[in-house]
Amino acid sequence: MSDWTIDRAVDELLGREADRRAGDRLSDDWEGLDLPTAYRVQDALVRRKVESGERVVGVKLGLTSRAKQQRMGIDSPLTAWLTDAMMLPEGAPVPLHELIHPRVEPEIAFLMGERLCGPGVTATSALAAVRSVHAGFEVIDSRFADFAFALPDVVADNASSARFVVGGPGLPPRDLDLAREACDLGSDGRVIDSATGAAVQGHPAEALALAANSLGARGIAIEEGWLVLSGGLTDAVPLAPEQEISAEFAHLGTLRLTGV
Ligand code: 0L1
Ligand code: MG
Repeated sequence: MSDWTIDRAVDELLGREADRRAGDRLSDDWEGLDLPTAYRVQDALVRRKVESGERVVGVKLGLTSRAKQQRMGIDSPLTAWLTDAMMLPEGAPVPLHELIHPRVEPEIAFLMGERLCGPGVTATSALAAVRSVHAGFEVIDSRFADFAFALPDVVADNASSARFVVGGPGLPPRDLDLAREACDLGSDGRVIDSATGAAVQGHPAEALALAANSLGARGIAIEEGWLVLSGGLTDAVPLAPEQEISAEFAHLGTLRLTGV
């Protein structure tokens, strides 16, 4: 029988993050690591970050696109925490020496104008609670070797969260057709992928509603002023030194990010 506990898993994952070291899946050795336990690890991990001075600034959805679910071999979206220490100013370089094996994905981000709490949240009521919509980048960095994990592993690992960028000043949701908002992902000036907002659960507001309802089932609300990353529009691309990744949105503007 394995002797894993919530605290031991948090120590292990935070240790890997601090040492920039990827390791084995927790689920290989921890038979009892089911989804509710994994979310307890995730919540305890973010509590540790808060105790060490970080501030929760929002939440993210992961694995919201069917393409990404299929590639990762996981068939369900998940939620995780964003803290201020993960936030990079627009245009700031991504310090690769702080990370293990970062990958970048373009996202549509929401700044919440009102508190939102499930159950019963729909895409329409979710969008009504949004103050502004922004172009975003998420830099993910799994604490598991080769990004290989089962769903409880990646939930425990705060959904590979590492860094993120939100472009300003954003637009009110009423000015946008988010399912059709197009995004070209570029690498060093060449378009390598493209998608529309429909890649994220059919509509990014559906992803926001999903987050509000699944967090609500755990007694957690999405607070006014929080940021929400609605999920990768395209597959995530590895980020190398001096590589420039761009995300050119039809209406939300263009974001650029460079690894150093
Ligand atoms: O934000 C994401 O979709 C990442 C979720 C975790 C899966 C991964 O590391 O790609
Ligand atoms: Mg993401």
